[in-house]
Amino acid sequence: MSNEGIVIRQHLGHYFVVIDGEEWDCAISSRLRKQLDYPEASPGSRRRRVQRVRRTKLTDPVVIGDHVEIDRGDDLTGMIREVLPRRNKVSRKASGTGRKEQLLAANIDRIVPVFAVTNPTPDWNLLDRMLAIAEWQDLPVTMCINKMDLEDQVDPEREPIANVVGIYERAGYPIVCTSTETDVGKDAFREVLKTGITLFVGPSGVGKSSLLNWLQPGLQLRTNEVSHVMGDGRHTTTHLELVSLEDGGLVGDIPGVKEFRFWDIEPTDIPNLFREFLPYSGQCQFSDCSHVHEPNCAIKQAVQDGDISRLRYESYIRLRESP
Ligand SMILES: Nc1nc2c(ncn2[C@@H]2O[C@H](COP(=O)(O)OP(=O)(O)O)[C@@H](O)[C@H]2O)c(=O)[nH]1
Ligand SMILES: [Mg+2]
Ligand SMILES: [Zn+2]
Repeated sequence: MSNEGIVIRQHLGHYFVVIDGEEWDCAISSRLRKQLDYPEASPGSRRRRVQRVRRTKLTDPVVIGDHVEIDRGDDLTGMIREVLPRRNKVSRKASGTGRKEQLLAANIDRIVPVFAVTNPTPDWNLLDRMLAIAEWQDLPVTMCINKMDLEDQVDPEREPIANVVGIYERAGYPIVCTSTETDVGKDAFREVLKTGITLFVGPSGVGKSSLLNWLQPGLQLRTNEVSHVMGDGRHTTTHLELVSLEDGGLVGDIPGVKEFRFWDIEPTDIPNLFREFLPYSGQCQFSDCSHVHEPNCAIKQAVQDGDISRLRYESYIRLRESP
């Protein structure tokens, strides 16, 4: 009898672990809870060994996608005693003051950033953050642009969607354009999601829950869910879950990600997280070129020549300024 399973749902301190097709309602052992607060040396600190530089915190020691070992109790209840090593993790700096890592998911097979053509107005800088985090973890990405039926309602001041799609395709990202209203993109999207674990990330209102209901009739996820606001003004995600699709894939529907501050990515790492910058690596005059203000910069030249999109370059500058 195995005691090892995957966390597929998380709700108000309960973790649901699937073992041999059965769901176990688990709590977390107090030892794991204590690990919420752990010392970490600041990266690059020379005094790493002799000094505990600062204490950092995890908001949660266990996330969806985690492989865990449980102690079994009665009636499909249990206690998570161990989290097995993670193949990858998606995390961000938790909002609010203090230094805390918020894990969103672990051991996933791909990330699907979801944005809407409009309503809400897309924030392409937020998308670039998500793409950078995916590159950082070496995670395959497919972008989803939803609400294609609203294409003629895009503010004429903004970049037309067709241009945006071209920019990201040239940078090397596959994209599916969908509409739950007109059914465009359904087969292509199913194909993307049919194996492994996918994590949807995107602001609330873009249609993540609707997309899942559309792909998997009978699911009946709630749409138009407003995230809870805690007393101190922070938004919290109270319910995270992996949903299984009949074609075989599992999809994590994470409510409203409207902020994605880097957790463990340093500014000097960022150029390597923009795919289309890589061919120019080593071609700037200064080997430590930040591609912001230096002369004879190959990246800036490529932007001038139209080989790197201005939208992506400006996004890069913003990520350098506030990672
Ligand atoms: N016009 C249009 N509206 C959509 C589409 N997909 C979802 N919506 C609407 O967008 C709103 C937010 O959807 P929801 O799935 O709750 O978004 P989530 O917060 O990302 O999970 C709902 O009113 C949906 O009916 C679409 O393809 N086209
Ligand atoms: Mg939703
Ligand atoms: Zn440069």
